[in-house]
Amino acid sequence: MLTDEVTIKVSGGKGGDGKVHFDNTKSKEGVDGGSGGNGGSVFLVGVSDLGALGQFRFKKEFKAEDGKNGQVKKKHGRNGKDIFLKVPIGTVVLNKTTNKKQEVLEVGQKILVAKGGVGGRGNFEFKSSTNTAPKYAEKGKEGESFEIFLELQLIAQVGFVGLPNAGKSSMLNELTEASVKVANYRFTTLEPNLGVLDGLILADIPGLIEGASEGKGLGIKFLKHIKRTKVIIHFISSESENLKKDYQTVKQELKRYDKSLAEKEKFIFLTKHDLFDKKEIEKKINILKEVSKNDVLAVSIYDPDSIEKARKIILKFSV
Ligand SMILES: Nc1nc2c(ncn2[C@@H]2O[C@H](COP(=O)(O)OP(=O)(O)OP(=O)(O)O)[C@@H](O)[C@H]2O)c(=O)[nH]1
Ligand SMILES: [Mg+2]
Repeated sequence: MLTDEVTIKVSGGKGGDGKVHFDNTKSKEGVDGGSGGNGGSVFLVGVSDLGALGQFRFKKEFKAEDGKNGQVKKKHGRNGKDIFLKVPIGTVVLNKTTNKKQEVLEVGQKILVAKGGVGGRGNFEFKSSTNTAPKYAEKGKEGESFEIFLELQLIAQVGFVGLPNAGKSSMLNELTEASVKVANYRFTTLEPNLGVLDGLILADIPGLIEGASEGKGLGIKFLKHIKRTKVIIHFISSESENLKKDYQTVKQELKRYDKSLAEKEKFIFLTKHDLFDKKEIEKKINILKEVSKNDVLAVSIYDPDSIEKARKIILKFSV
């Protein structure tokens, strides 16, 4: 299963303590206690591996290294090492304490999620003309510590939605290099699939059914993966016995999840047109046009012309 939601705890390292020290071999002015190093910080870094959140299924706490304490002879303690946690691009990061939200959108992008504590100053740093032999130093500060919620929202420009068995994955396979499992039963697709068409990322989402927003079937949690898309293509099988109802069912579930998703629907693909003659397909197209303002294209994986048309439509609406 694709891990797309997880809460983890991240903590920066503690700063090292400053040192109080006098070099007794010299005069009273031999103050030489060094400062502590800074604690390491925790960063997230974007990677292309969509499964990267899987690493957090069992290990959920991450703490960067503490800074080392200051030493004699004015020596600074070493800074603690930073930690870089890999997360897939598209990850939304919510800090549960501050409620601040950040997004990792590019490979290599780094986001600071817990800053290490500052090291304490050693007594050498406090030496002045009025206080030539300070007997104190600062303690290092604790690092920040937060629970953060990581949610993957895939980065795709186009989303395929529809009832189960409508032919979404089959079309993804035709249009892109993807080779996704296709079968003649419902809920073949259990997790979103991605494919690339002329640089555009297409996301094939598991089938929706009536009541998905209440958890029926596979639910609607997958819809978060098409929140970022510009275009949604609605797939309806020409085998449907009630085209209008099937159309409205899916549209309703999209609306229940997020009104703006339903508005992203730009085209309807009436699939498997090879199973009916031209006249019947025309009729079905007209029925769909009665319920939707969007245009309808009849497609079949056995009709290369229709696949080329589908490609052009997707490109036209996405750029
Ligand atoms: N005759 C015909 N069958 C098709 C066509 N496209 C898909 N199918 C068949 O329809 C069935 C379902 O196809 P999928 O692509 O798995 O459907 P899906 O919408 O991804 O289904 P879920 O993953 O369950 O949501 C498979 O048996 C496909 O072979 C088509 O153009 N013509
Ligand atoms: Mg599928």
